[in-house]
Parts: sequence; C-alpha cells; structure tokens
Amino acid sequence: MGLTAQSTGINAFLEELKQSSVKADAVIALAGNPNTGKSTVFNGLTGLNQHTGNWPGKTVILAKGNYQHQRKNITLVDLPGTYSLLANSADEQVARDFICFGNPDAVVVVADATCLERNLNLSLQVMEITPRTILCVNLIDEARRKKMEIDLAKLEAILGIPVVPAVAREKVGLKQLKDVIDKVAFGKKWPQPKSMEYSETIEAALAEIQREVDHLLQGKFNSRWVALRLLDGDNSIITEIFHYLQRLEIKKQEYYQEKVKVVECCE
Ligand SMILES: Nc1nc2c(ncn2[C@@H]2O[C@H](COP(=O)(O)OP(=O)(O)OP(=O)(O)O)[C@@H](O)[C@H]2O)c(=O)[nH]1
Ligand SMILES: [Mg+2]
Repeated sequence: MGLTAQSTGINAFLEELKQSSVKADAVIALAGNPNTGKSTVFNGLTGLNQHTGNWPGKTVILAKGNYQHQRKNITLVDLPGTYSLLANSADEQVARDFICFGNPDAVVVVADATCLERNLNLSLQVMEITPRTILCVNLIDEARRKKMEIDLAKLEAILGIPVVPAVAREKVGLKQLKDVIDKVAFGKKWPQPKSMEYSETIEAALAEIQREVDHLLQGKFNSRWVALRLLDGDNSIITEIFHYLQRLEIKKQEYYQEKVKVVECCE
C-alpha cells in the first residue's frame, strides 16, 4: 500500500497549524537536502531550539515555530531533509505534501553552498510546484574555506528566484532572509522561476495531459507539475489531490449548510 497524506500525518499537522493560538499572517516552509542547516536557519529565525547536529536525518517530523517581522506573525515549518520531492520515502512525501497541500506562502530551499549542483535538483522541483520559492545558499563559510566562489547574482538570474547567502550558524544573512521572505510571502516581489524545458516529445505529452487535468485541479495546483508527476508514473499525487479537493468540497458544503441555517433562523 502506498503512503498517503493520512499515513504521514500531514492532515493532523495542518489542522493543528490552523488551530494554533498564534494566528499566522504567513506560513513559510523550510525545505532542503539533509544536513544543509534548515534547523539552524529555523532556530536562528524563531529563537527556538530544534534539534541540530552533524548527521543527516535529524528532523524526522515537521516542526513549527514563529517569529515577528514588521509587525507580522510568520510561522515557519521545518521540513525533513530530502533529496527530491518524488515521494519515494515517508520523508519525501511529508515534504511534498506540505508544499502541495499546506498552502505555504513561500518555500525557502536551504542549500549547501559546497555542493550546489546536487542541492539545485530539489530547488528546481520546488520551483516546478510553486513560484514563491526562495533559495538560501547556506554554509558560505565552508565554501570559502574550500576556495569556492559562487556568483549569486548569476544564480539568481538563471533561476529567476531570489537567492540569499547565509552562514546560519553565525546568524549571518538571516536578516536579509527575513526581508526577502516578507517580500515574496506578501506579494511585494513575485519570483519568476525559469521553467525546465524537456524534449519535444515530452513537452507534447505534457501539454496533452495538462489539457485533461487542468479543469479538474480547479486552479489549486500547477497543472504542468501534476502532468509531469503523472508522466513519471506517480499516481499517488492524483489520489492526494483528489482527497484534498474532496475535503475542500465537504468544507464548502458545511459552510453553506451553516449559512442556510442562519438564514432560516432569521426568517
Ligand atoms: N560551518 C557551518 N555549519 C553550519 C551552518 N549552518 C548549519 N551548520 C551545521 O550543519 C549541521 C547540520 O545542521 P542542521 O541545521 O541540523 O541541518 P538540517 O538541514 O536541519 O539537517 P536534517 O534535519 O538532517 O535535514 C550542524 O552541525 C550545524 O551546526 C553554516 O552556515 N556553517
Ligand atoms: Mg533539521
């Protein structure tokens, strides 16, 4: 049996997030490969003490925390480290489900500056799901130690999303990261991620699938990304989307039934 949003506990987490006593003006997800400093960024921004250490796989559940910025309440969600969002493991599915169904106002991908190429794979996958992606290039101190130079402006131009350098362990770059999160989450800056172009045959197949699924997605999901997942044979995403839309439909019905009751009472 495949993993479901139910089995990864994402729905319970989303409910808890909604019921939270601190009302969030924006919800931001922190994604990234294992061991790139996500929890260090999370702790630096929230002042909390989420477990960190020098071995992969420390964050195994979702952790949430808050910070205030420009009189707004920002909720951060620290996702487990993953190399991809292809839902091959529970961690990958948790991360993917939160990015897809948690409606984050922005996703910060924390990347390791010393092995950017591998880290960019996940960044490109996140950019395919949501344009509101920010790349935080962390461990800049380690890159410098290894005499590596990163042309951040060029990276930003190539990807089409904001790129923020950081040394999270020293809290360097976190103020800039907060400012960029504010711009992206509240629509003051609209990233324009470059989309990956595939071969002619794949692009033709994608266009055909997109036409079929577009109206079913009710504008809630990026149809190109869903088409890509389907082409890849990942049917679990369709099951999850179906459940998500079903839950929305039930909520809509409950809302209207409540409204009818109020009108009847007043008549
Ligand atoms: N040199 C250096 N080390 C850092 C930096 N940021 C984090 N670290 C260290 O990198 C290690 C991993 O950090 P974590 O924050 O636990 O990484 P993570 O991405 O949350 O790891 P997972 O939850 O396993 O995916 C820790 O030892 C941190 O102290 C940085 O900017 N520079
Ligand atoms: Mg972690």
